[in-house]
Amino acid sequence: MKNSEIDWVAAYIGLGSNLANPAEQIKSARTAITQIAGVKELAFSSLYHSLPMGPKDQPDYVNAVMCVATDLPPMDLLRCLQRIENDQGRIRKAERWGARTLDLDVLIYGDQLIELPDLSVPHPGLAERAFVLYPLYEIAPHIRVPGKGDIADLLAQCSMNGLKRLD
Ligand code: A4P
Ligand code: MG
Repeated sequence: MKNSEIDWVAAYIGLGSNLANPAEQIKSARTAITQIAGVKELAFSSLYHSLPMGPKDQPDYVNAVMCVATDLPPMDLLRCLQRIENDQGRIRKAERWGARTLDLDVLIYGDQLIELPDLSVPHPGLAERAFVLYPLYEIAPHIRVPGKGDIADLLAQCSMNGLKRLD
């Protein structure tokens, strides 16, 4: 549901996939996100090849970061993203950080710090993840991540960890 009381906010979405043609999964998700009512694409990073964080017996990932303008409240945005994950065959298993066709995370929502049972923003793992920080830096080199600091400082403390830019 849209909230006519709130202005458009810049939000950053992390996209990840390591099953069923990951690069295509990411591209399809980009299209689906731009079709959400109340969401407009502002920027989209290159695709990046990354080594799996978590269990190592899974394929490598493709990751990207997208910037959108949205007038959806954060929980509504999350629900829309989860619907797209489900539409693209996401199966939720008990194993933490296991393989998936599509993972969509709300990385940043304006300057807000959000701690709800189903939503933590900025995403708690953001500052330690090369596959988030490098694509984020590519499209927002001057951003200050709420509660965490300048992207350039976060990047300086994070190794590439095998990350490779694909295009
Ligand atoms: N949730 C809370 N905050 C957020 C947020 N900011 N964005 C809740 C999205 N979801 C958020 O997520 C579990 C619950 O987190 C949701 O119900 C939501 O309400 P999930 O997508 O069902 O499960 P998950 O993604 O497996 O869990 P988790 O712990 O969020 O994993 P991450 O942090 O998403 O990491 N390796 C590489 N190289 N690249 C990757 O992209 N991704 C993961 C998953 C593991 N290893 C990876 C990658
Ligand atoms: Mg997730």
